[in-house]
Amino acid sequence: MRQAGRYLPEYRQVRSKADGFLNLCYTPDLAVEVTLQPLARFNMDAAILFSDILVVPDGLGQKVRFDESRGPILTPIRTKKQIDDLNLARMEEHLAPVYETVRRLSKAISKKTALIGFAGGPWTVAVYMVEGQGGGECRKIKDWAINKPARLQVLIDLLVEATARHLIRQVEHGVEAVQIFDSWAGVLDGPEIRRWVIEPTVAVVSKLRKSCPGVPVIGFPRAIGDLYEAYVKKTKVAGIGIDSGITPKWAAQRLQPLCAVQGNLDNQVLMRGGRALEDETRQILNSLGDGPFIFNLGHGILPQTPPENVAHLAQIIRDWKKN
Ligand code: 1CP
Repeated sequence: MRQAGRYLPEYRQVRSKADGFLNLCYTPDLAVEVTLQPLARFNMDAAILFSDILVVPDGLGQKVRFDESRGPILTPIRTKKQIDDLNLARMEEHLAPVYETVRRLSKAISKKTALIGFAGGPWTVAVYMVEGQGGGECRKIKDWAINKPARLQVLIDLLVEATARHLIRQVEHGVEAVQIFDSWAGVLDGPEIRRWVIEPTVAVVSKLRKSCPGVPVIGFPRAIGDLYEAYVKKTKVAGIGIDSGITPKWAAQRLQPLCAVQGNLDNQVLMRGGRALEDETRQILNSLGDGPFIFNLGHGILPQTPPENVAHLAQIIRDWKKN
């Protein structure tokens, strides 16, 4: 959840040396350095590759840029021809520096620290590709889902293949687990979640398992509510990331018997710190800490978060004993 990022002064310093965010992702020296920053500062148990879900469309040949204030902006895909022009072979070549970053990281970090790779879920990456930016109401892609499902299916099928290849390459270069971020899953309703989020994820996971059996997959279909359970059952992920809208008790009862749970501290609570941070953290640990569990936020860390609050959080977790 962006454990390396703008809330860290040492990140901002490296970022100012790189010519733009994507260049930071594509410069192994710098990407390795920022991946390691939160480990050095907080002694995290896992490193997450510093990259972004939008390197996939960038690699496929779509124009992607990161605007300082507005976030990612893409030249939106509108036509079948634009989909046909996307190029999987180009992607693997273009993303070679990302795989080099993974290779160096797997050498640099100690054996007891896990290295996690990731990609966006096909649906969420398609949202950025069709809308040209993140989230909102997702009107254009929802219009495709209803009125041009065959066209959306072509794009999703391509992204299933791209996502699987990108994850397989990361595993080949040294990541030990992978996470699939489906941050915009929650804009769809039930049947659409099954078709456009769960089914493509099942396909990605099965391709990955064929090439890399035994590598744990963590799913994060944000804000799908009760459908988390169907997602876990169908995709058979080893871990499920839950957002802050899910109660830890429900996750302990319904999800933890099926797989490891990862989550779900509210990023606002972490930003504010103090007593609420202690209380909410202990409540999560008391509900989920007895089963297979990875402590995490429910969504990305906010840039205004004081790093001392993160240090405090790590301390609360390490000191936790169920009473
Ligand atoms: O200017 C900056 O320095 C950019 C801030 C930033 C960072 C630190 C962006 C732009 N991406 C990242 C890194 C990142 N993104 C990681 C690295 C590893 C880590 O966690 O430390 C990861 C895993 C991501 C994943 C990502 N990127 C997601 C999925 C998770 C989520 O937050 O929902 C999404 C949706 C993106 C797109 C994206 N990239 C950057 C931003 C600000 C966004 C979200 C914008 C939006 O809401 O549309």
